[in-house]
Amino acid sequence: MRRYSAFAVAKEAFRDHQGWTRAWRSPEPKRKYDVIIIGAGGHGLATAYYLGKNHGIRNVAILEKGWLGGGNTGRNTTIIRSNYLQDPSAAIYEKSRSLYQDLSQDLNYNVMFSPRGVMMLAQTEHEIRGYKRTAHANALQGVETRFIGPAEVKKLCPIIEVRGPRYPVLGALWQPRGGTARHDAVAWGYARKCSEMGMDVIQKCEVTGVRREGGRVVGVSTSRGDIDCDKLGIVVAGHSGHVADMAGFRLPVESVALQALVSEPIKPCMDVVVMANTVHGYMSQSDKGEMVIGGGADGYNNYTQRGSFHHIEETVRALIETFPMISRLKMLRQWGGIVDMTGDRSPILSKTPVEGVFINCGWGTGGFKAIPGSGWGMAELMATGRSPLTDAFGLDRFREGRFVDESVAAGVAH
Ligand code: FAD
Ligand code: PYC
Repeated sequence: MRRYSAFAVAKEAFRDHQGWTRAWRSPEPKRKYDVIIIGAGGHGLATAYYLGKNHGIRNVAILEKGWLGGGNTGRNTTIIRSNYLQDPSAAIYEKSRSLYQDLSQDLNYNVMFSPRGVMMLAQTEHEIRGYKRTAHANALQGVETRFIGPAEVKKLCPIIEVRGPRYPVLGALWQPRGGTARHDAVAWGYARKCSEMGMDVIQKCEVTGVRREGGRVVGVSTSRGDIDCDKLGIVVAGHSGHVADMAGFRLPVESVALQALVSEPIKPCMDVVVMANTVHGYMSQSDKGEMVIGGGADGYNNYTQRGSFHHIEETVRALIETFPMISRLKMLRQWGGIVDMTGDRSPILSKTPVEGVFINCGWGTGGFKAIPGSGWGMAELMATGRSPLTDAFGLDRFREGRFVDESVAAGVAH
């Protein structure tokens, strides 16, 4: 039997992806679709896929102003976990995690899901209390997590300095079934399946207006002409406020840049994902050997999709405290994505004031993990008018004060 190293598998998968994306040609838009989805990121594509697969709705176009997965879906640090506090969040994130488990088989496309385990370090007494509370809530929700002590942290990840100079590691919230997946492959896998079902995934097609008649949607204006539709899904992450404005309503979201960087590749040195939220940095090792590192969000609203020097300094400083062995690593690349933040740090999956228009946004710093579950729920909402997965995440919660507070679980400082 031929044996593959992790590197060989990654290289092969990458070649496969490259071959497929090179062969990709966007079709010409038709004049009319049953459903148009704006945004070919993971959430838009997954919504379209489950509309076709679960509800038989296949006269669908996904319109993308740039390229497939070129937004946050292709820019994130790929952490997948479902250790949230509130029941509606645990339901959608755990649904998502469980769909990720079989996603490669379902899409017939290797998304490289790697359930290697995720730990969120507790470095203050306050965090210990918060994570123990989450572990108890997760037990009631059927999500497998537990609070572990520093000795177990060290055993699971020997390169951590648990005695830390400023904040010793006091324990961690451990989710053994959390992990990572290859971000581009998630977008490409969903896109290929949508295309196989007869849907049109159209790149370089920017939506510039939402056309309405008598309070309901009739179509969109785009850089490639007007296209009609019966229903419209707005799934554009950091650009949600802008596109909602085209449809004539306002959203309670703010857009900010969130940054990440990767190091040069090194030999395998950690086989779990670690988030250190007090000093603020998170790290995992990719199959190619690069250390994948993420930092915080910018402290001011902006649309600058790029990195900045002060973030490298802050993030690397935090991580060197936690993992002293990375101090001499060279950093290879840095980038940013524009994330859409809500006040309660929970997403919006909702009908809108315009009949036929639905919105999926507000995933902020944590929506990669939610792509399959969000697509499943959003498709059900668009097809049938209701989904138990999305009930708690309507726009009306902001008017009625029914927040789904996930500021601790969001994990990333904002
Ligand atoms: P996107 O992937 O951004 O897709 C939206 C698409 O809409 C874009 O391709 C855009 O070009 C398109 N669009 C916008 N306007 C228009 C228009 N007018 N017409 C047509 N198309 C339009 N989440 C996690 O769960 N784990 C992580 O570890 C994690 N790390 C992150 C690290 C960074 C640095 C960043 C930036 C994000 C991270 N996230 C993480 C968050 C996650 O990436 C996002 O929540 C998720 O990818 C959002 O997916 P999406 O499909 O909604 O948006
Ligand atoms: O949601 O787990 C997360 C995450 C990690 C880094 C950015 N977001």
